[in-house]
Amino acid sequence: MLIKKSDLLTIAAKPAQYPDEAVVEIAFAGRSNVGKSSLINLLLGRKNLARVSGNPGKTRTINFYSVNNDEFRVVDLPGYGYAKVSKSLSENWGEMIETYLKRRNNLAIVVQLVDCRHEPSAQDVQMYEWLKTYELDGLVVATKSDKISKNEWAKNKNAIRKKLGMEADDVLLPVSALKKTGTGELLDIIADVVAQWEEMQNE
Ligand SMILES: Nc1nc2c(ncn2[C@@H]2O[C@H](COP(=O)(O)OP(=O)(O)OP(=O)(O)O)[C@@H](O)[C@H]2O)c(=O)[nH]1
Ligand SMILES: [Mg+2]
Repeated sequence: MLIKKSDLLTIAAKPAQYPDEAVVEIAFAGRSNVGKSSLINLLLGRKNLARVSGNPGKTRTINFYSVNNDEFRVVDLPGYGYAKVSKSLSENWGEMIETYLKRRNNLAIVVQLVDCRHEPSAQDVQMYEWLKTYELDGLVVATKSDKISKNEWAKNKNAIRKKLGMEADDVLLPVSALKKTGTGELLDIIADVVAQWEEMQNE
């Protein structure tokens, strides 16, 4: 899939601020600081489209990006699980994420991000189970693959699959936004999802 153009479409905190549902969306979810915004920039070939920060909790709204003049959209969700955020604020974020995931009719799949170095957290597991319930699961990206060796990855990938309860045909892809590796396959999967969605609309 060729990414020719990408733009920030809208920033939303509540459903009334979401864009229309005419275009298929691919959302990115994962704990704060896992690398969602960095991966979106890498995928879309833009350095600073989505804001990246060393401080967890950078993305606090739902950010909609339009790709190739609304051929599809990429949605950057706020990160969960950052302890230093006050409880009420983090509850608010959870609600923001859940509201979007639950009621978005044009959402085709959620790419869930986990850190390749660590066992998924309880919240990661909860998120994956939740995605399964809504049939939005099946694609997990392990970020920051530049930080571990091949041998470590061989071990960690099994641990990640097991902890999340991924099925044999669910996909787990290592990526590195630093080394710019691993996005080819991810883009291929996204292209398939977009094509399938379009087919469904034409039926
Ligand atoms: N080494 C390395 N660092 C990365 C990679 N991806 C992201 N980072 C760093 O991780 C930090 C967090 O990245 P973000 O992309 O802002 O993470 P996020 O998931 O969007 O975080 P929130 O917006 O807080 O939810 C930044 O300092 C990035 O530079 C990667 O593949 N390798
Ligand atoms: Mg972010």
